[in-house]
This record gives sequence, C-alpha cells and structure tokens, in this order.
Amino acid sequence: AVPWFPRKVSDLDTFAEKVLEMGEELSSDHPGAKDPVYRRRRYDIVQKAKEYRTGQPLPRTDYTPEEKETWRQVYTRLREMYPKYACREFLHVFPLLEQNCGYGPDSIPQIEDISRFLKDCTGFTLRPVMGLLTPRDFLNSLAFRVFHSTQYIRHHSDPYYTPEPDCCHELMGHVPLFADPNFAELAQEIGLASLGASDEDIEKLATIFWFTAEFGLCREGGDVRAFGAGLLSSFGELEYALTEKPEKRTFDPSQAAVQKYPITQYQPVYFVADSFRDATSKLREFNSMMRRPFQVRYNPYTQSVEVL
Ligand code: H2B
Ligand code: FE
Repeated sequence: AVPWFPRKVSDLDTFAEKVLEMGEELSSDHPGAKDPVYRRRRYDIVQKAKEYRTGQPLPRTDYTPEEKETWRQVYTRLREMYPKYACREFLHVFPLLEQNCGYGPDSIPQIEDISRFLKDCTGFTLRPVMGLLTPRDFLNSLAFRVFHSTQYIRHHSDPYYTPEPDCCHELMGHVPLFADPNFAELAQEIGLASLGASDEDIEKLATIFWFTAEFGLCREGGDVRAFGAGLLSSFGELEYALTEKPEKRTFDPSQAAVQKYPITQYQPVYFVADSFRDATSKLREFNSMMRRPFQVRYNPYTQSVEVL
C-alpha cells in the first residue's frame, strides 16, 4: 500500500500536532529543561504553531531582551564568517534579508516578513512548527515549496549550542537559500520524490537532505564553500568543514543516500556538489530509479499535487 501523502497545501495542516520531539515538552538533557521561565516561554510560542492553519497570517513573536541577546551573539559571530565560507548564492541573498526582512544583530526577524520575501523570490513559504517533524512529513512539505520553521530560540546559557532546530538555525542557516531559484528546485525535487515513498526510500531521501541542505558543500571555481544550513548556523563546524580534516567526496545521490553519519558530532564526510543545478539533475536521475507505482507533478496554480 502507498503511504498517505498530502495532495494540497492545506493538507499540511495535519502535521501541526504530530511532532516527534520537544513540542510542548523538553527532554531532560535540554539546556533549558530546568528553567521554568524558558519552558513557559517555549510553551507559549509553540501553542501558536499548533493552532496555525494554512492561509492565516504567520504568528509574530515579541522577543524578550534575553532572547534578542542570544540572537545577537549568534548573528554577530556567524555574520563575520560568511564572506569567507558561505557559497555565492547565500552571500547574494543575505544582504537582501537585512534590507527587506529585518535581519540584523539587534532584532530577530519575523517569519511572516521572511515568508513574503521568499514567496516573491521562489514561491517558497514558511509555516510555524512546534518542533521536529517526522522525516516523511518534513520532506513532503518541501514538495509544496513549504518550509517548516521553529520560532523559539535556544537557551541563553549556551548561545553556541542547540540540540534541536531553533530560529537561529532556520533563519540564518536555511532561509537564505530558499530564496535561490536553483536551490529551491533541488529542495522541491527531494520533496516530490518523498510523496508516498516507501519507508526505505524516505530514509534515503532524508540522508540526501542531510548531505545537501544540512551539510552540503559546493565547488566555486577552485574553491569549496558551504551551502548546508547545519554548517551555516554553526561557526565551529563551518570552519572545520572547510579544512583538510574531513573527507570530501563529489556529490552523488546514490552514494550520499546510504552514507552513515553522526548527528551530535562534526561530520567525518561531506559531499561537494558542482552546482545546485547539477545536483538537481543527478537527483532526478536517482529518483527515477526509485520504485514508486506512480508519478507526481506539482501544480503551482492550485498548490496541489497531481498524481499521474
Ligand atoms: N523538522 C523540523 N521542524 N525541522 C527540521 O529541520 C527537520 C524536521 N529536519 N524533521 C528533518 C526532520 C530532517 O532532519 C530530515 C528530513 O530527517
Ligand atoms: Fe535544518
């Protein structure tokens, strides 16, 4: 049997309450687990994500001075590294986010403003989310050019560490590339392949997502630069990834799909793409070999998926 999958963008509403971890609770080893003020704050922020439905304005958050201070520390440190380490497309978009979406060291941008901007660039939009979605749900939403974004921020006790995605990771790491047409196409391609895919194929696609959107590197002239959000939101790993220490292989989806990886340490292996377009065409070829008894096509006029 083919697993259920969303056919229209409003079907993504069914994911709102199905988060894997965190959500309203924090695990006991979370840096904020013993801080009742932090927990209360997280609870309030995720309620709005839980209640959000397609078509509504995205919830705005009035961030506290403490939250803004955490953002300022992360922003300042990453921002100064980007010119040396980030890929060309990221460096092109970042100043546009500063001009149009309230990016800067002194304020945490609002997902409503970012979503409008992305929609103009590539048709991508954001949705608020309580925490980690299943890989299937998360990837399925990319088929609709929808990215789920958390709005809470990591605990202030350790601004340079987070065990989960937070707004620093989403807004600094992921958002800039969703404004790039070629990256948007790559992300949607992973999403389309995930619709109704077997559990085995979802694992492969999630691993491909890991080695591209999270930890991907790309060639630029004679140089190698980062485009993965896991790198662009972690100055420690960003610097390490571009040294000689880790192994770097040319991106090949059939290899990347089955590569083992640690989630709590720096990556021992990275994949280097020639370009987003080249990665997309390789991915299409790989996807065409997956066993799925139907094809899908996205209809942007109706924001729905046609099954062929
Ligand atoms: N859920 C959320 N909310 N954000 C993510 O970045 C995310 C996710 N990543 N679920 C997914 C899983 C990813 O690690 C893959 C596809 O497994
Ligand atoms: Fe991520």
